[in-house]
Amino acid sequence: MKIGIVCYPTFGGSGVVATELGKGLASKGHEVHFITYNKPARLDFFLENLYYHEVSISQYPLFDFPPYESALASKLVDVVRFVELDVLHVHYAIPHASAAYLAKQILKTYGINIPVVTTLHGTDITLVGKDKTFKPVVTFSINESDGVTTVSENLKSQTLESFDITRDIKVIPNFIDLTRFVSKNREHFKKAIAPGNERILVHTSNFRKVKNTQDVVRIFHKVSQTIPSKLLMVGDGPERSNAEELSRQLGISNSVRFLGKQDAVEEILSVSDLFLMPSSSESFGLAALEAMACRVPVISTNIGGLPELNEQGITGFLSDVGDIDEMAKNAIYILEDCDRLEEFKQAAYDHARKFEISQILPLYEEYYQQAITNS
Ligand code: GMT
Repeated sequence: MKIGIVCYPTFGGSGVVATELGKGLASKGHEVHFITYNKPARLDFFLENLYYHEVSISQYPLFDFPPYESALASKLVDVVRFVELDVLHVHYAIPHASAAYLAKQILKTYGINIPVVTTLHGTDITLVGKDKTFKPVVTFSINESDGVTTVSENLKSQTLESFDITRDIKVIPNFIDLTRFVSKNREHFKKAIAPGNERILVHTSNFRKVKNTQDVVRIFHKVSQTIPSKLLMVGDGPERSNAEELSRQLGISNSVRFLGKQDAVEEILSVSDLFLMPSSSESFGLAALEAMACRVPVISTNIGGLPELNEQGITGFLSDVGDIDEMAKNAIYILEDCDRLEEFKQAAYDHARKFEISQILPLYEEYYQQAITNS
């Protein structure tokens, strides 16, 4: 198939999933065309059947808000026409699904019918999409897509609850490449981070408000009073300085390392003992799956799609949003006993294997085929 993929090219989960999906499909022989405003962060290798088309917007003094959606729709028309794509797969509803709808209508005037598959990732539904600024457009573009997927059962339910949806939605979960996300022996790195053989806790995110990064610091503060430990904070975003400030106020800044954005997250996960995800909204929790693949158990909240990933008492523990005491208590329970920690690590890895990319790719291929046949 010739597949067009539209996504945010940043480190965010939706962009990561879209890019890894495109790379996986190209490795299986499909021709994949990424259409976005920057080269996707994880588009880090060359394949003869993998293409990238940049959407550029000309600046004009009249534009306080450059019309990206129109520029994207025009680019889609161009790529679909000249590359002769079979299907367009857009990730994140806003503004990708509506730009694809517009492109689809324009393409009809050329006698081309391009099926559009939309994947909803989370905040496009749970936070931004629900806002009345966007709701009518999001509802319309979901209903007008030829196929719609969500990354968890929970996100599907939330979509059906929050919008007036008149079509089927298929759940296709996030996935993981276990050849990349694998626990590696990085003893030298571990020694440098934790010279006293302390336990290593880790958090990776884009440090947005929903990630509750201050709760990460608070949980760690409690854990470190019982268990000698270090905290690695990976990523960057608007809440980073508040989290840094809190670690100084709590007097633990010597034990907390803010590492910023990192490409080789798997190297850091490989030396870690426990992953913290105290988010107040999480449609799936890809970062937690990446940790589990590297044998790192998870302390998370119980919101959104997290119960579909983190198994209570097996791969980690789940608590109510903001219940720092319980999350710290559960973290200590996992970390205080070497054999128990080993059991949780093994269970986290075993569970992550169920989301291996080779199991999930065929679901998308089948779904594209269905959208092509039905449109
Ligand atoms: O989590 C983020 O802030 C990034 C966000 C995105 O849209 O790029 O991630 C969402 O999509 C991921 C991939 O499907 C999911 O694994 C994340 O759980 C989801 N984030 C939220 O729902 C907050």
